[in-house]
Amino acid sequence: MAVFERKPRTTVPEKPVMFEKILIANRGEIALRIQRACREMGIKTVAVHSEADAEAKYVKLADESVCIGPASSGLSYLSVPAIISAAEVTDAQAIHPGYGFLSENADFSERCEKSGFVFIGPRAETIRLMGDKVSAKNAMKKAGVPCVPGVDGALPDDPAEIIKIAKFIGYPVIIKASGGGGGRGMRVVHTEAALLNAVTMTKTEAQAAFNNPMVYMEKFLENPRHVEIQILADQHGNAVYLGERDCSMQRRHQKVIEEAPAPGIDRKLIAKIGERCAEACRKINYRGAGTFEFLYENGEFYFIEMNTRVQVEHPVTEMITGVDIVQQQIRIAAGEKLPFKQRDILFRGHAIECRINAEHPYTFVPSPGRISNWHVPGGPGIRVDSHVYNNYFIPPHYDSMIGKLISYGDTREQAIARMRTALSEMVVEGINTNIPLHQELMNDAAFIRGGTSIHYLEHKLAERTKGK
Ligand code: MV4
Repeated sequence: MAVFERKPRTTVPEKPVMFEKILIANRGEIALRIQRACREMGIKTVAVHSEADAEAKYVKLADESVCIGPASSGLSYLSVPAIISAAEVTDAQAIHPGYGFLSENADFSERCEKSGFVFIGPRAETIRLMGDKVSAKNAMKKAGVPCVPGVDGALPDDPAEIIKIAKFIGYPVIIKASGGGGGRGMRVVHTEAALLNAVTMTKTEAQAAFNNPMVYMEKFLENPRHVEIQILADQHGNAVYLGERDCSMQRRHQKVIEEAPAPGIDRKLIAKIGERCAEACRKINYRGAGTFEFLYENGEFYFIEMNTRVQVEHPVTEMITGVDIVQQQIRIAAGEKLPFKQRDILFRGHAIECRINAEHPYTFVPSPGRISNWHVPGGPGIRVDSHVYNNYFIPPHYDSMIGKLISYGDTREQAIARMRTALSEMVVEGINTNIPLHQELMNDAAFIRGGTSIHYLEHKLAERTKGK
């Protein structure tokens, strides 16, 4: 055996060696969240930032920082060569992509590993599999995860066949782009008369937006909830589910409030679906943290998509399980085994997250600018994940989310009560925020009852506009 044979870092180390330095390929609150996990574990951090983010808190607090380009994210946070170069010059061993940006870009994950850096996330082939919604659905169906009724695979070209499939499924149906996801590239069809035109239009749009004209058809569920299952899977064949999150309170596919557990859903059903998800992860040899997105209607779960990254709303799961999801992502990437089995995961209490956005609470017009006064709440069961500080300037180039306010309580009622108090204490001056909307929702009778559908907020906002 050659003495100097050097193993590529992409293989699972026989004895896990924790990274000494991680590059964080993201910005905002998640960059700080990842940095905090690294600090706790004694790992050095490299922040990368655009010119617009030079003054950001996570840049100042990182052990090292590299400017990777101008404000425009296409030229900075989405620039694969700039990020790989930054990892090279700082001698980082692994790259954490956070959420958004390059987090679900299979080519980026491949480029990281080919350049000798561990990508903190699933293998490129897994990201690719899940990025194509037809292949994701087929893989999950095969692995025993319940899916929305439909017909397997992409729609054929033959119009007669398409009509037959829709008849078989029954109207209304939904046409979705295989390259889409997260609400992009979908069309609901109520009648046979509208079918073929809708398919053609969705295909054309899909080709333009995703460079992939493939579309598929499902039964359209009229009034579901969005309930997702968090999983963790290591590189030794172990996988657990960390329960569910209800993310139904949304507007235009942007989540506004998330909570765990999902109100009013049978715990035995959650355990059954959760175990199916964990088993599917074992079957496809999944690595890292992941989320199975489901629609939940009339007591049934229907898989729609899988996200292969850490999600914005991961804190509510952390609060009710005590598991640090970001830390586990790092440990898994380093080759460690999950430190717990499914029976060790205990669900306790209730957590709610309000996404705090720099936007008008009712027109949703973004409101970047200088925060002249920033004061965050505290007290029992309150967590604030935010990179913002007093006199910080919210750059206009990025997402409007400036932080997350998370409350925890023994019961849902207590979590809501604590959230109300926290929202009343929170001070953000100099810009508009959606805090007034959150205050209204924490006193909304339907929210307090729990179990509202994905359409609730949009309907409520429409009523509000009419009333004025
Ligand atoms: C659906 C659906 C109803 N029936 N699929 C939107 C985002 C993407 N992840 C899937 N989406 C939907 N798929 C069937 N068969 C309704 C939606 C949907 C939705 C889902 C989750 C959260 C918010 C939503 C808002 C509108 C539509």
